[in-house]
Amino acid sequence: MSETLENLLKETRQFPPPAALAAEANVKADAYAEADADRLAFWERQARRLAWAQDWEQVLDWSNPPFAKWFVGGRLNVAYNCLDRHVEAGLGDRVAIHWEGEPGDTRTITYADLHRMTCQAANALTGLGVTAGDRVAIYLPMIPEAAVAMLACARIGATHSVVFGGFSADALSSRIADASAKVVITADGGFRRGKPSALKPTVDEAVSRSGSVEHVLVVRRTGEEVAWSDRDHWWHETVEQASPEHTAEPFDAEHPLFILYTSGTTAKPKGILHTTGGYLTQTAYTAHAVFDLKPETDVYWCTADIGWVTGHSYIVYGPLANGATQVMYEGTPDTPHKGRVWEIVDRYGVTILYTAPTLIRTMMKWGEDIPAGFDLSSLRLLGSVGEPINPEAWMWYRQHVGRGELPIVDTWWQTETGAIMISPLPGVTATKPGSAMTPLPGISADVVDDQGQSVPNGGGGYLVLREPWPSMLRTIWGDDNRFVETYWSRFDGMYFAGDGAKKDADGHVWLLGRVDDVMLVSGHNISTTEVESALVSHPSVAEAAVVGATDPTTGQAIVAFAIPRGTADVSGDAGEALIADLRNHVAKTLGPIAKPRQIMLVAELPKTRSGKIMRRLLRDVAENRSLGDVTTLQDSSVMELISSGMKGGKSEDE
Ligand code: 6R9
Repeated sequence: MSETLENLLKETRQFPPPAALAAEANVKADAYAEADADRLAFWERQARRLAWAQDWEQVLDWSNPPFAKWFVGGRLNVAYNCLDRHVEAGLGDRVAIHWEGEPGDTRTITYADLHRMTCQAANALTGLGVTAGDRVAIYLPMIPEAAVAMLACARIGATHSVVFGGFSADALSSRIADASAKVVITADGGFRRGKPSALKPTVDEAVSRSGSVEHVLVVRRTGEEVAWSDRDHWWHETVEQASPEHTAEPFDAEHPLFILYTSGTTAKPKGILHTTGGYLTQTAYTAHAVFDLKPETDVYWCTADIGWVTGHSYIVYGPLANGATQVMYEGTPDTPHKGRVWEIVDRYGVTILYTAPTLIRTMMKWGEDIPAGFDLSSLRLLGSVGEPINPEAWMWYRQHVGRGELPIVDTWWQTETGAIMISPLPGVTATKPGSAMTPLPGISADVVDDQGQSVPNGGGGYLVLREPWPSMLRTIWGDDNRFVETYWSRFDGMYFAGDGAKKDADGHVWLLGRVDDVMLVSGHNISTTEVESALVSHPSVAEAAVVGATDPTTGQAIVAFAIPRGTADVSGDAGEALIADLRNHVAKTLGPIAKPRQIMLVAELPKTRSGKIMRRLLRDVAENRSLGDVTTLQDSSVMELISSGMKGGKSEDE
């Protein structure tokens, strides 16, 4: 990317927070000034929200950048903070998790229950020889045992590495090997799309290839037949028979809490390492501040999978540290019907919903009649994470889920940042559809040009973080050099996030997608996000993905893939007419430079399990190459569909 990123999309709508929410908000406008006045004192006050067995001597040791130490000398236990202290405060009967399985089975788990289950799992892991500092791989469906397994590791100081239940034996075994995991916690399977989906065979294959694993702990979920070996132990025969008595020992604030692998754009996944005190401080604070979480009355639901960082920080650690009541759901949003998400909101009286743009755009595709069929009046706050949310998807979310009045917090962060960094505060910020708005109190984010100079309002460039933050990654597991190279070498003294961004006329931040995805068309840097948002702003488009394909005249040309909304007619000539209309619509919205060379109408897009569009694969299609690595794809049949459609229906008209 050269000096700036074009600033094409203009958005003038703005929505102040509802007065009642603003009046009662957990965090008010003064938090920004307070944090600006003394950033470290601010984070020190947030750390006081937790129970420490021993105080820290220093808030931040930044003497050896980029290797940070937060709350130096402090000691605490993460599981104690998420469970014991709530039970000790008399809240044992409060529901921690309303769990719903995909087939419709339910479990209600109180804080006392979750505490007991975690103590038993901690004892069982200790019995299997796991000690502080050992690594444990977790490969589970979305069942309460996933949270229990993570908390049990935290409780005994073992470092967990959660691997998505959808990943292959290859992906799993390379992650097991990279971390030399001693134990794997898995299940026979889980339920997805109405049927059992086996996990144990994948674990068997992965474990047979890696020498480090001594024991495999298996939760019985589907009841399907599984192969068995000497290293296997049923959860119900070990954990559920173990003693429920367990005293949580405190660990150093910098004790490794977990490793989570992120693929980024390069081949070898990076094991992002997070530690104890700073991570819990920032996840707990942001859950309180950004979701305005009121543990006594709210029912919170984050639809993420636990194998994504969002599941770590905003299903397990952030909400539980606050003593929240939440919903956890095992399955897919369209099983057995397309209203499943709204039915769950209705049934449990969900007040705060945190989801991803991919789900919102899928709901747009299915049509607004579906949420309209359920009582969503319990909702009071909506959140979004994972990708830029297109302004029209944001408006749809507010209109059809949020009754046209609920605040939306669009939260920007990464596996690497551990917790939310840029987001509105729901009781303070007048939001703009599509903007993550401003860095949270205590966070210093900026947008810089090629030379690392802050861009003026109205300009675009690279998103950076100028100061260390408590929940920052500490390194890439086993590879300090790669940590320095990847994040701290592009700009002197700044963390390089890898995302393009712009500041609007008021200085508010708009995320423009990964820097690697930025297109260079006739010398103009154009973000995929802005072209996608222009497409989604057309009434017939629910979702779009845009890539730059090599072009003999313009260097790169814009190739778009669009999913029509439920109501749009896309057969035959109507489809051709829509494509022509869409190209003109983009040119009119953003300017002629952004007019796609080619648009394909498709039924699906290739996505990762966390819903991010895999533009790399679409670029392969657009440039007629054979497909690259598809192992992190949620549904591999999607690519065949798109490739075959592409060959049959080229729609270049100029
Ligand atoms: C939490 C999470 C990180 C990347 C990040 C960015 C994109 C996440 C976003 C967003 C625009 C938002 N991203 N949230 N882009 N607006 N609100 O997603 O972590 O899976 O590591 O992905 O996701 O590109 O750099 P992770």
